[in-house]
Amino acid sequence: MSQNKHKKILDLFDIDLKIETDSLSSSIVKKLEYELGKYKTDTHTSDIYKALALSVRDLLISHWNDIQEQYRKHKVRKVYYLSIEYLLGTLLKTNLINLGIYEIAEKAVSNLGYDLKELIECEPDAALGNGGLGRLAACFLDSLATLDLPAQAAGIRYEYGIFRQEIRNGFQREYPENWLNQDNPWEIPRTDHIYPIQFSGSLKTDVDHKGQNFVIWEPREIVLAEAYDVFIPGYQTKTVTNLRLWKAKSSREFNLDYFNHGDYLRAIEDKQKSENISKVLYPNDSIEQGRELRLKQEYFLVCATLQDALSQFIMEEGEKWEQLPNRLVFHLNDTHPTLAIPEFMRLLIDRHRVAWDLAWKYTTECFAYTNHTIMPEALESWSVDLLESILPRHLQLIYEINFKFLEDLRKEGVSDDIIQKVSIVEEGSPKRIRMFNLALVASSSVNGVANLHTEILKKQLFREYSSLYPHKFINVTNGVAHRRWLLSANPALSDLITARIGDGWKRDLTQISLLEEFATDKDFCAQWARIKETNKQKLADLTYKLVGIKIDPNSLFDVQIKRIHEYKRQFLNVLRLVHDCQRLREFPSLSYAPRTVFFAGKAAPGYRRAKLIIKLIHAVGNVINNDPEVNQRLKVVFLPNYNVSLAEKIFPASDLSEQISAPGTEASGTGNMKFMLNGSLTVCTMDGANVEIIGNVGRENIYVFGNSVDELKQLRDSGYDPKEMVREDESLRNAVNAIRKGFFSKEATSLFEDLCKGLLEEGDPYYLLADFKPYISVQNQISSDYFFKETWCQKTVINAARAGSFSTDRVVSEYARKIWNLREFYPIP
Ligand code: 26Q
Repeated sequence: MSQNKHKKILDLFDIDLKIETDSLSSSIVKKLEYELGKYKTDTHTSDIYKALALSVRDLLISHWNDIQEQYRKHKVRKVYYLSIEYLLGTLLKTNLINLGIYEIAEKAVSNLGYDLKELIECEPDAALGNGGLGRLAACFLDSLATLDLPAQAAGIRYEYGIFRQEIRNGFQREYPENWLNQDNPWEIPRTDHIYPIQFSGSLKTDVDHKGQNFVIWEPREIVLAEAYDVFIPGYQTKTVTNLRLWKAKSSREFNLDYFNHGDYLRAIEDKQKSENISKVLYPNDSIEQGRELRLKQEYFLVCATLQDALSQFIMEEGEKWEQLPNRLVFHLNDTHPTLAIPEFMRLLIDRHRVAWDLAWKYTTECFAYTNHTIMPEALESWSVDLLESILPRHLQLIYEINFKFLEDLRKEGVSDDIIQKVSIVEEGSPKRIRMFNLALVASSSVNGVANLHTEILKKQLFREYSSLYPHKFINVTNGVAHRRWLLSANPALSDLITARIGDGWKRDLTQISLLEEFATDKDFCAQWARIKETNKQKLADLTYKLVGIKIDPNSLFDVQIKRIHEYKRQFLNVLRLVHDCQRLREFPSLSYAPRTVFFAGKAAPGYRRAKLIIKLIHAVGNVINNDPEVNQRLKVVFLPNYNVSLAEKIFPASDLSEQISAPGTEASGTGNMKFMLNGSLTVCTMDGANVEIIGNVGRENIYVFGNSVDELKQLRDSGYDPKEMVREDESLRNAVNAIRKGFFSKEATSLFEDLCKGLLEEGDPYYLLADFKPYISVQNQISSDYFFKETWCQKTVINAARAGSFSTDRVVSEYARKIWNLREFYPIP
């Protein structure tokens, strides 16, 4: 957008939005009294937080209403972003920043005798997601609004988000996180948006007045979906993105059949059961095959959203179905919402009597799909039996879609071998429906989330598809909402950046490249380094508060924070710790930059090995932290209950970002980008988006180690023998043996045998042993480089300056242009 035009919008925005300190203070007081029913003397800080949030929400609602009207009037094309997860974190701070009223709010609450920072801390995280995929969806909301793109996001209003993690004796324990128990001031229930969702039952055919057959689905169960809206404001614009979260509600208070037969408890139980659909997020970041409740959740989300979208469409366009592709596009965030495809067909064909061929044409024009995982075992599929019992009509439609698709391929002379691979139905017992193939067949576009990932999709996972439909495959490398992860999370660094290059970077992250000329400016670097020191001191204080470990704030803060997964190789990091510990003992005068190694992350509750890795980190940490020969130079910290809010405190305080996944396993990674923006250096493998980070910053400004995807393939083809790695490397052998033989688990010496078995007896599928030596040597290099503080600091500035392409602003505008064919719509009143 031209600067002028943007300026004009801002002026209008200012006139319209004049919020004054006094009016905000009085709004807070009113909300306290009339919405929260509070009296002066029984007001807590959390009440003021809620009253402020409610006041801010008023503003958002009024923006939303204005913009909705404009969208309708101008018949804009809209994207519906469908995601089973949104890892929002907290909203007060970012909302105030985006609305440009942070300082005003600060004064308004201070007039009332409160500190805004304390209010901000009162907000619980909305943790409706597991990890990267959910957080990416949340980052998109900020960018969609900031870029003035017409969008509606849809998700599930889980009553319980991801579990709260506590550590007992080094083991992870999971506890329910009822984030809604103190009400959510950001949401507005929409009692006028309620839709019935059908499950199970039987199918009948009937004949209409034109003599055409049509299908009637007589469900056994109907659950209601109730809408709750959360508005996410853009930065310096009136556009807000609406995140519509669906809550399940029983369609009747009691099942009267049971009730009348005297089975009172069963009647209530059934009501409870249907409301279970939106009760809890599945705490799994890879796959949880075959659970009925999960299937119901996925269908619940898409069925409610599509009915909502179509009723809006009909209101605006009537039944001019040919307008569908001009008015909407559905985006599938991974395969979890893929049932939207047969559901769209069902609504068009069964409810609106659109002919099959037309319905299919609109479907293929209205869907797009993003893949977030390469690991074959993590690809979603549902057994035909389960689908048949829960969604009988959808199964029928899927079979029909597949039949026509395969028939076309056969006509084109495609071989049986390929046909079997691209078929939506996987033969076998039980037969399964491959959701990824369904998403591929129906979508106009399929994208990976980093260059390497997209290449792997094209050449391996979806090889057959990509040779049939090469034009469908595109790459859009991930990014992060830099306004949350830098502007909001690291205010001191943001101010310093703004002081040097102006504040254009807040709207346009590519401008951060202007920082590069200051990398050699001594004064600037000193300030940059001082901010890092202050942030590290704060994290050291927090660490003491959370886990009671005293750490040296001047040590190198070496950080691996992400879900715990074998492919992410936290275990490789631990092998390094054991190795370093042994070396420090053996050579007390070793030159070694003092380090604190941080871990944080949750393991899926049913993922035994991941949970054992958490225990191992604690066990090794305990020995190291209590060994006077070592603990002056090395400490290990595991911060419990990793979530968005904790992450916002860790990134600004980090020196070293650990991105050490086995090449070819991490689709993209986005933590890597948050670290570089906050002035950390990266140690990484050639995996996911690391490859692009390396390309941007240059090898001299990053620590790359280990085998590449191709090298690993060669290694595998030539018969990789993990045992040989151990035989040949004494220090590796010592590290593995110490763990295996119980040196860190004296109370149960065989505790970690299973982990070691994975390396030695089960072929070391993630190549920890193959990458151990290069990892140790790159870490040694890092140790020696860290002594040269000026050069180190210079490199961190260069890293931040070259992170310009990793904003979701860039990502979302690429989606809008290449996938959604969506134009900005400026909310000029
Ligand atoms: C599937 C079926 C049943 C239950 C759970 C699931 C499930 C849930 C979550 C499957 C996968 C996920 C999450 C995947 C995920 O977070 N992937 C990450 O996506 C990021 C954003 O693109 C990437 O940066 C990461 O590399 C990728 O791991």
